[in-house]
Amino acid sequence: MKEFHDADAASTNPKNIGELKTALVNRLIYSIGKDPIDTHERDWFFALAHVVRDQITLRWMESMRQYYLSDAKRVYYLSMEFLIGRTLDNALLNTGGYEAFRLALEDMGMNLDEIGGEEEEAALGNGGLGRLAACFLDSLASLRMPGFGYGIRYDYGIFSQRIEDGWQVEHPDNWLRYGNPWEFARPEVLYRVQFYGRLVETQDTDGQRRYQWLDTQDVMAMAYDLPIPGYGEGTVNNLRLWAAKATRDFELRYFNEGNYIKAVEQKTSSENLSKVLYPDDTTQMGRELRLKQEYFFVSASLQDILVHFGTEHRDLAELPDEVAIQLNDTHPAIAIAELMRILLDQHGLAWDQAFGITVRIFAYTNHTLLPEALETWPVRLFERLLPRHLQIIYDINQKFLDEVGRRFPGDGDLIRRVSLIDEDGGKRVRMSHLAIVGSHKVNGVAKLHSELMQSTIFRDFARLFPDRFINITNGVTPRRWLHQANPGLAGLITEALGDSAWVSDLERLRGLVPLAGDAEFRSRFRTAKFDNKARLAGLLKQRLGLALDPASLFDVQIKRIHEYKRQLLNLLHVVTRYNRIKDQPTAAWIPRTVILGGKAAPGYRMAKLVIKLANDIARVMDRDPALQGRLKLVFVPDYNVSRAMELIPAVDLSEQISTAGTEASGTSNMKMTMNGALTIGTLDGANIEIAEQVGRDNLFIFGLTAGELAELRRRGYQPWDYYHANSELRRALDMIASGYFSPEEPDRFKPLVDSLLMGGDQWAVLADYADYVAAQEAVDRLYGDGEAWARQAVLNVAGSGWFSSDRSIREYAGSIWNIQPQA
Ligand code: 26W
Repeated sequence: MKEFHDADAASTNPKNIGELKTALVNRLIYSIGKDPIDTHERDWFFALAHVVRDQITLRWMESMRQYYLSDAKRVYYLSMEFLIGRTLDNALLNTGGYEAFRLALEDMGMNLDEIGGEEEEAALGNGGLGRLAACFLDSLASLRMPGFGYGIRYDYGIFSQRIEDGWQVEHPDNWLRYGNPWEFARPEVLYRVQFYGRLVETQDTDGQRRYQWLDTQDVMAMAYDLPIPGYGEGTVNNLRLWAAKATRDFELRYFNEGNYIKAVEQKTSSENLSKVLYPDDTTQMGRELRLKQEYFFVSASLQDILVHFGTEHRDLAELPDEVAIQLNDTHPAIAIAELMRILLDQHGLAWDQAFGITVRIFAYTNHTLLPEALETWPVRLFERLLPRHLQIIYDINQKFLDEVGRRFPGDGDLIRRVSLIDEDGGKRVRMSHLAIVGSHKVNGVAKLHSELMQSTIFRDFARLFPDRFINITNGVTPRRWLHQANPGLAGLITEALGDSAWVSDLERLRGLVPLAGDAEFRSRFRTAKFDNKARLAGLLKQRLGLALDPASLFDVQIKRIHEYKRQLLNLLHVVTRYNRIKDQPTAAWIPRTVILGGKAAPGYRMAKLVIKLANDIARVMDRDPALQGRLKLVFVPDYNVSRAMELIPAVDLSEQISTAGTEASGTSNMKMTMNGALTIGTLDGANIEIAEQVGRDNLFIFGLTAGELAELRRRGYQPWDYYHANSELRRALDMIASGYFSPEEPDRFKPLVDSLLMGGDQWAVLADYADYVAAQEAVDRLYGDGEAWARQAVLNVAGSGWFSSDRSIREYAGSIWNIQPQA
C-alpha cells in the first residue's frame, strides 16, 4: 500500500536513488564511523536519519531566515511536555522523500520499516497534553506559521511499561542511550537560571523601589534544537529543549579548596534538574524538583525570547506586537511572574506598563477540571526557591483584589475565592489563578469543557473577565494519524477524492459522504480496515505470542489508566459478556476482541489494580474453551505513540466512556474517528462535537449527561440501588470481589469493588452500566450487518475534518495570537 504515498516522481528517478545510496554510505562511514561490511541495523538508522536531517536543515535555515527578515509576530508554545514519538517516517512523508529512500534502501537489501523500527521514541510527555503539543507543532509548520516550541530535554521520558505477572512494572526510558540524531546541540546558547538566594531592596535615582536577587544557587540551561518539518512545501520550524548544566561556580569554589570530588558531586546534582519527566498526570505533586523544572525552562525560554526580540535596542512596549506566548496548562505559568520580574527589575519599567505588556503577551490553555490536578504550591516553598517571584505574585494579587473589591464591594467571600493565594490550611499559590489574571485569553479544549470551566472551577473569573474566556476544540494532525499511520486508507481516500489535497485540508473528507452509499467503495474500505487488523494481529503475534482473529470486532480503549476514564466500566461489560456466553454457549455471538492499553501513574494504586484485573480476567478467559472464537481480552503493554499508530488504524469500536463532565476533550477519540472507527461514548469532551460532525446516528452514545449527573448527585447518588436492581451487574461485581478471577488471592480486587459500592462511586460507573451494556448490544447488531457498519464508518471518516489540528491552530492564530501564515 506504500505506493499510495505521494512519491515525488523527480526524487524517485534512478539518478536520485543512486545519490541517496551514496549519501547513506558516506554518512555511515563519516558520521557514524562504521564499516559498511560490519553494521547493525541501528547504524543504518543513524546514517539514514542524518541524510534526512541534512535535507530538512537547509529548509529550516530558510524558514528561520525568512521569519527574521519579515519580522513577523511569533508564537512561543511553552510546554513541560512534547510527546513526539518517532521522527523518521514523519519527516520522510512530510518532505515527500519516503518513496525514494525506500527504494534506495531496497536496492541495498534493506527494508525502510525495519530500519525505522530502530528509532527510539521521544516520549517526553504523559498523554493527551503532551501529544497535543506535538500535533500543534506539526500544524504550525504545515501552515507556515512562525511558531516555536519550548520545553525540557529530559534524559528519561515517560517510563516504559512492562507487565510482569499481570502487574505494571515501570522501567526507565533511556531514550538518549545511542544519541538523538535529530537534535542540534547548542553549547553556546546557554542561560543562567537562579534559585533560592535573598532579596535586597534599593532605591532608584527617581525614588522607585527596586529589588536585587542575590546569593542565588544557579543552574545553566543549554539549548538543543529539533527541526519540525511541515507537510509538503511547509516551513521547518524549531522546537528548543533545555538541558540543565552545572555552572562553573562550584568548580571554582571547591577546586580552590582542593575538593575535586565535591565539585563534581555538585555538578551532577544541578544537572539532575532535567533528568526525568514526572510520570503523574491528573494528580498534582508538590515536589520541589518539579517546581524547579518549571521555572528552569520558563526562565531560559524567556531569556531566549527577549534576546531574539532584541531588548537592547528596542522599545519593550512593542513586545506584544512581536511575541505571543501560550501556556500549555499552568505548568509554565510562573512565566507571568518571571516576565514581570525582568520588566521591573532588569528594565526598570513601571508596574502598570509592565503588567499591561505581560497580559497582552500571555494566554493560558486549561486541560482539566479535576480539582486534584490543579496546581498549587506551598507559599513556604515558593518563598525559599523563588523569593522575588512570590513577592511579585503578592503584588499582582493585591492590585487584582483591590480591583475586585472596588467592583464588588463587601463581597469578602469572592475575594477569598479568587485570591491567587489559598489561605485555607497552609497557604498555597494557585497557579491557575495566576495564569488567568496574567493572561488576555483563557481557553478550554472542547465546547463542553469550556462551558464547564466557566460555570464551575473558574466561575468567578468568568464573571470578572467575561471576554477572556473562549473555547478552542482540540485537534490532531492528519499527517501522522491518517496519512502516515494508515497508508491503506489514506491511499483509498486519495484515489476516491482525486488527489491528496485532503492531507493539508481535512475538511475535504466531506467529499466521501456520497461514497458511503457506494458498495464498491465500501468494499475497498472494508478491505483496508481488515488489512490493518490483520497487520496488528501479526504484530501482536510476533511481539506477545497472541492469536487475534482479524474477523472479530476490535473494541479498543487506549489512554492513561484513570478512574474517571472508567476502564473498569469496560471490564464490567467484558465480564457481563463472559457470563452471557457461558450461560448460552451455543448462541450466535458476534466475535469480539477487546483491547486495552495505557500506563498508570506509578503511585496510583487503583489504576495499577485495574491493569492487574484486566490481565487476570484475560487469563481466565483464555483458558476457557467456551470463549474461544467468541470473546478475547488483551492488554497491550507499553502503550506509546508508535503503538498508537499501529493500533488506531485497526480499531472498529472506539471506547470513549469517561464520566460525563470529566474528560476535557480527548484526542484519541478524534484519531479513531478519522481512521474509520465507530465510537461508543458518553456525552463528554469532544465526543459531543464528534457526534455533531458525523451525525448522532453514526455513533453509540450512552449514559448520563453532565447535567443529569449533577442532578443525580444533588438528589444523593446511591450506587447500591444499581447493584440491587441489576442482577447481571451484581453478578459481575460479586465475581470480581470474591476472587473468581484471582483465586490465588481472593481479596485482590476488593478495593476496586469497594470504591464503587462503599466509596460512593465517584465516577458513576454503576449509574451508567446498564445503558452501556445496552449500547454494546446495539454495537453487536450493527456489526452483524457489515455493509451497514461500513456505511457508518465511512461517514465517520467523512465527518472528521473538523478535528484536524490545522483547524485548532488557525483558531488560536486568529483569536489569541494574531499571527499570520508566511508566504
Ligand atoms: C500537575 C500534574 C499534571 C500533569 C498533567 C496534571 C495535569 C496534567 C494534564 C493537564 C493532564 C492532561 O493531559 N489532560 C488532557 O489534555 C488533553 C489535551 O487537551 C485532553 O484531550 C484530555 O481530555 C485531558 O485529560
